Amino acid sequence: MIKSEVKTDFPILKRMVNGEPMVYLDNAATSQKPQSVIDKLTDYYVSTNANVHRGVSTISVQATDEYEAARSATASFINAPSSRNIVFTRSTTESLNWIASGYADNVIQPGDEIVITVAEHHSNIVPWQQVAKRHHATLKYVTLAANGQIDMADAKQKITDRTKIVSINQVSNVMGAINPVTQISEIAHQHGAVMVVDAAQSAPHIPIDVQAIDADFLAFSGHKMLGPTGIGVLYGKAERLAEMQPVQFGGEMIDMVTQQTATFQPAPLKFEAGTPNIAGAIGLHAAIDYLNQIGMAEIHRHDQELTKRCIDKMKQIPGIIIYGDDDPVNHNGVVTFNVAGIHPHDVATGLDMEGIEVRAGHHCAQPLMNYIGVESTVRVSFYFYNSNADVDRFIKALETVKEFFANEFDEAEPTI
Ligand code: C6P
Repeated sequence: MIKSEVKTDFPILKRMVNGEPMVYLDNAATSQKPQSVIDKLTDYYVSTNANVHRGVSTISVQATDEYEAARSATASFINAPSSRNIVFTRSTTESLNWIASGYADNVIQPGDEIVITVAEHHSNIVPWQQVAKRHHATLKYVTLAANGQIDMADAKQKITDRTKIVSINQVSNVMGAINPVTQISEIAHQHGAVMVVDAAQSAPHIPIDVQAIDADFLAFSGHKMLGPTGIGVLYGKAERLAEMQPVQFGGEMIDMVTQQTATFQPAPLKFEAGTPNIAGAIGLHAAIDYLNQIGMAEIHRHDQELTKRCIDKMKQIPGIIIYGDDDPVNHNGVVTFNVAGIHPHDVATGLDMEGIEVRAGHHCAQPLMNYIGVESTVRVSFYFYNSNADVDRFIKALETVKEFFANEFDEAEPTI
């Protein structure tokens, strides 16, 4: 059971918005940071700041030890076999681009197929579009079942012996559904394809075991799981990272350089050219420590409980359209909706007037918006520091917004 006092660990959650105590429900965009992560970043700059993997000075060795300890903690967090499976990147986006440019560009041939779903974030679409374009390959999209999860019958049909890469989110940033990535990974491997998991929305919320999934690659961002911005993770199986080629070159990643040639370090260092985000990795380590203290299973349970409370209450309000089905089990901490007759940006602005911070728009998932037949939606997304009281404040504010627009535009035509 997560105690409501956990909120006091997050200084920003004390702030006011438009004269109201803020309720932060945009956690899928980025999470807030606990004092322990903020302190760790300050502490690093106050006491250990030095470059890594370069010096024999005490301070440089300490910084290197802390940076590498962050890599080990990240490996344990997703049950990777070794810290050598972990490449630090800038974000999920950069991790996926690494797979596209460093791996896929070397294996995709004309006529090959890459399979994704209609519910991917642009970061898991556009890099594959570019690979497909460069190599005359085909990008195929798996459709969704009514509950917002991947349609497995369609997945089985689309993944064939021509498929070289399957790249799928474990939790959609719009639908919130938890996708059966282990099952999909098995299908991908039966056809000799490589399995890529976009874990941007799952790593912060559910326990992840890359070995159980049998993922070839898995990507996530530190900033959605209490860590700083600018630090991301690319997990790769040892053999996949050995096959992947560096696409950035410079210091740190080399073994030996002559005037005309260079040899490279083994993974992961061959993918970390230049001075890395040392403070970001150390901050991510503090974030992982905090999450482990609470427990990922407990975080998952709490998110589910809040989501159920929220959907149950939303269903009582006429005119609310929830995308995906309305079973809370299929919305892991994320509920995407519209209010009939009110533009999503007006709903979000109205909620903001009440101190409730949500996201409205296409959520960087335009193919999905097109698939569900809307231009944009409103999205609430919870994290473990949200409480039942936060859900109730959101519901009350939603009713206020609805009432305001009903009075304001009594006879208005629906805008969506
Ligand atoms: N989604 C959202 O509000 P970056 O920006 O690189 O940290 O993460 C990209 C990304 C990739 N995949 C999924 C499933 C995501 O949700 C995101 C980020 C945020 O939904 C920002 S657009």
